[in-house]
Amino acid sequence: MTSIDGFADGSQVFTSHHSYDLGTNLEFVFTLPDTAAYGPVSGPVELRLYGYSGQYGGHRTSLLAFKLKGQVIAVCSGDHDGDFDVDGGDLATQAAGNEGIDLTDFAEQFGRTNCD
Ligand SMILES: [Ca+2]
Repeated sequence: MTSIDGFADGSQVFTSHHSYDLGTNLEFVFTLPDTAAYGPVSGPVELRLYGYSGQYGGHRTSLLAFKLKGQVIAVCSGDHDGDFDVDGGDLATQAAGNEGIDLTDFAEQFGRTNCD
């Protein structure tokens, strides 16, 4: 579960198969859903891993490694016209009173051409 879905029951992004193999390290690989909720994430995301439905009680479960791969995409909230830059056209919109971003943040983004 992730903080994006609020850790709601039924919104698991991955469930492993049930394993009867004791003592062998298992590797699970999954991809986060390709949905708008997991699109350009601009804040921290918390992942929670739960062990459940064990065959026997009292056995230890451990996580030996965790790898997260991803792509960092530059998001420009000052790109008002959506053409992947923050330029004069966006400045005109900003000056006209766009409330989506304050002037300080807009100024920091002005001139960027790598917005996604
Ligand atoms: Ca633009």
